[in-house]
Amino acid sequence: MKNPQQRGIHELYAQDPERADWLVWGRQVDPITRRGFLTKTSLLAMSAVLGSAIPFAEQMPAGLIPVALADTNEPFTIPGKEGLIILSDKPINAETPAHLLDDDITPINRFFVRNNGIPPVLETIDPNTWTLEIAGESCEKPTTFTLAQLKQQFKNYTYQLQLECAGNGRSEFNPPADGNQWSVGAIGCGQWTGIRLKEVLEACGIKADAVYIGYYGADIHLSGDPTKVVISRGVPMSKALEDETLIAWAMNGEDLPLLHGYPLRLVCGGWPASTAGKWLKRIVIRNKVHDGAHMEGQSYRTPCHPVAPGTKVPDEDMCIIESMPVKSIITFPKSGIVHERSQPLAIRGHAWAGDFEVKEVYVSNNFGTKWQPAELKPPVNRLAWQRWQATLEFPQEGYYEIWVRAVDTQGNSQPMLVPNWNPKGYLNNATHRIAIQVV
Ligand SMILES: Nc1nc2c(c(=O)[nH]1)N[C@H]1C(S)=C(S)[C@@H](COP(=O)(O)O)O[C@H]1N2
Ligand SMILES: [Mo]
Repeated sequence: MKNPQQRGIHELYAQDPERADWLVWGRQVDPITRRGFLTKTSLLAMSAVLGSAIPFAEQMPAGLIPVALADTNEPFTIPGKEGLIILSDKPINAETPAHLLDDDITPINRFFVRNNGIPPVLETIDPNTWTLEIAGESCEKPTTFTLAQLKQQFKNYTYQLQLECAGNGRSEFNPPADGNQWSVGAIGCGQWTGIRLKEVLEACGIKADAVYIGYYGADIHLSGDPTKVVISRGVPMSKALEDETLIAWAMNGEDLPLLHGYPLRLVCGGWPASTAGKWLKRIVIRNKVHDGAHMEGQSYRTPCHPVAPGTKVPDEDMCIIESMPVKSIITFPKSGIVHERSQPLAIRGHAWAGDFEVKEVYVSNNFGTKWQPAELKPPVNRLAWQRWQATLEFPQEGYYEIWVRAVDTQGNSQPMLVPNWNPKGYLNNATHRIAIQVV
């Protein structure tokens, strides 16, 4: 049965989409007009959510959100992201259950969301006046482009590219690592349309001493302090100049949704998704490793040499994460199903391997004793995940686990146990497991 709280929020969104941002952005935006009283629509909408009228509505102080909405243990849902599991609501972070990642191209409503700050307010974004500045000490001709200029002056490309948060799988590390406790769902493979970063950088002149690029976005620091940068990461020139590294304005054929960086974002497929800057305003070409927010210290870094679980690693012994490791998920069936023994069970999912291709996928129903090869499709383009499928038979009734393991073209295989403990809990690529009851 649907949680009435959640249903209410959908109704509110449907009735007054303009005001739904106060639910989305950490319930902190004022649902009441600046004049200090409720608008007719927001009053009606709020009453609908609460299931009754608010007789003293006029006395409600501006900025007050009914406690029945704001103070609840029930999880909120993000409008347009139903079914995702919310890990935090300020900032918004939500992951996709594995069985909802079954599509070849991850639909927008099933694409995980990872925000480090507060997205810019939709009403303040005008695509007609939005600009992207290319600058930095290693840029010969710093230039500011409008969105229209970018679309017209450079060739448009569409690629399917996987984005995975470097912290995906963090919840399994022991001792635990702070941060969003992602299980397996901070991954998606969208179809992105935009222009090559390479062509834009080349048009602005790349000096011979260039080593890195860095991005800046228009999101707002959680403190509200406009001088603080939420996140400003980047990639080495070699990754920046790859054909598939895009400045994108569309996802799955639609304008980027606000949560995914509207109107412009970077996409660096196969690398930590933290390099894929959203609400993109500025790119700098650097003559050194970019030193923006979340580039230094322990952020998005793992120990340069393996350490024992729980070790405190000094900053200088931490290395920046580049290509993501080989990984796979089972997207069908859903964990926990009951299956009839007389029927073979068709299973499927995706596999990906950072900058590389996946060469083989294996499945097991006996805790990794015997591995059966799965059928594996090539990627639709470089850096897109690959579909695998297999059929399993079960010797007798009972509890089974299905495990999946991918091997990349470099010969790297997924480990069965959580690998390489690291202080921030990045890069867990252990085999995905689901449970099946055979009757
Ligand atoms: N401007 C900006 N870009 C950002 C972030 C952010 O907080 N602000 N988060 C990064 C991180 S850590 C990830 S994992 C991806 C998530 O992209 P998504 O929300 O579209 O799935 O965006 C990256 N780009
Ligand atoms: Mo991330």
